[in-house]
Amino acid sequence: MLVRELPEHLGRAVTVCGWVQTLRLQRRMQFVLVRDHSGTVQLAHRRGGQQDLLEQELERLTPESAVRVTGRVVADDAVRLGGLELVPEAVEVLGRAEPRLPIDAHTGPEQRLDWRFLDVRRRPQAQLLFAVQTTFEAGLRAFAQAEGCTEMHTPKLMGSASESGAEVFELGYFGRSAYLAQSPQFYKQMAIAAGIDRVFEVGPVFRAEPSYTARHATEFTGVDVELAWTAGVEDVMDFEERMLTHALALVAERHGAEIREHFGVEVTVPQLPFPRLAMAEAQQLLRAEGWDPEGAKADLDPEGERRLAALVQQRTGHEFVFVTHYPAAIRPFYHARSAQQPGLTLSFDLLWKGLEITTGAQREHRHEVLLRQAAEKGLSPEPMRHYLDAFRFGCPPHGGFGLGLARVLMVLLGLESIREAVFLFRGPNRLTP
Ligand code: AMO
Repeated sequence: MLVRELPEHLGRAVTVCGWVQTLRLQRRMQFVLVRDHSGTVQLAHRRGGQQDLLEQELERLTPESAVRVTGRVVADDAVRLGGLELVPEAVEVLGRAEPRLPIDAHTGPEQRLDWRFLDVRRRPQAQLLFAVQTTFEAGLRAFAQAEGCTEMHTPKLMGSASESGAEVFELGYFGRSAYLAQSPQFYKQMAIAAGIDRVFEVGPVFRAEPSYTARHATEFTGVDVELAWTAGVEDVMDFEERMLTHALALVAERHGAEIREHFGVEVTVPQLPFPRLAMAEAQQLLRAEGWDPEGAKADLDPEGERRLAALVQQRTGHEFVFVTHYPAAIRPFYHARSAQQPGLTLSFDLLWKGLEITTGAQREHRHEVLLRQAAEKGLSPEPMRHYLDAFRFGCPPHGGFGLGLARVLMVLLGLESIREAVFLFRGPNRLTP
């Protein structure tokens, strides 16, 4: 039985499994707090003297030992934890914890990551995060399925790099090289060429970026969507904003109160449509506010993204903004270009409270144009031959996006670092545990 179910069993004998949180072994009484993922309950045992085997068992407990307790649920107004406690009849140690724990409330972040299983087990916030992630993903998946998407699982081992080639992990593969997928990009487009009209994938993404920021990981979970027969990038943005709104509404409904309690954050379901702003307009807006650092001409740096999001929020009250029409020079070769302004792509980034959570675009689906755009970027067609072949035999127009799951959780729960938003973080300096 879960601790949170105990109030329904007042006066009855129950069995609870959990971990020893604290021990208060007094002269007459022994108090033990036992925690499971749903809450904490106090065991209260009156010492019975030398023949009392239960007293001896309780005396030998260590914090964080895994125990199974059978006892009677009694009401006690003096107890802070819901006004009830358990009078134990039997306590069984199923997994004894060593007496000295490697972390406590004062342990720094890196050492907490070394002992992540203890860190997650002991903090209700961390437990809640994974419940929220599960609900959010379920919301995305339910929306995608209702919209006719097929869920795909594309290879993560590739014979050539999947995006730019610069940030790729290379590994030995039976006497030659293989690469870890930097994105399902090529394969989700290939699925479109395969006649699977709308595809959805949640899977690992690998980036060999030597980035030590609070928002970069070398391995993360990507949520990817690709839609066939799109009339333009607007269709892709419409899909994404509806998908996010659906998933956030589910999170608000299931976890809104707990998120407020544990993270101090209010989950608001965003209004549709999200504001859209072309990159050139975004930069004008920022310049008008007196922000124009050298080097941020074509792109927005993280500070620019934060400022822009703050301005948009001031003006529209919206936490999200699609920044569109990025210059072709800073976008991948497979982004479609604007017919009116060929220097601009039909692409977007989605910012949430100033953090980039998505990149998306209408794709270039015409083989000869794609070849030309690749050549402009200095990319040789040979390593991408299998990808490019998908555009030679009747590929429909299409577009899609990639969403970083951990980035969404960071913003949703107000976390300072991506390290807190994943179970086991991977970065340039961290490959363990
Ligand atoms: P992009 O490279 O922008 O686009 O990645 C998509 C989204 O993934 C997240 N993200 C990251 N999260 C954690 N650590 C990282 N190092 C990291 N890098 C990116 C961000 C980002 O917006 N193929 C395109 C998507 C597409 O056009 O469909 C792509 O991968 O939230």
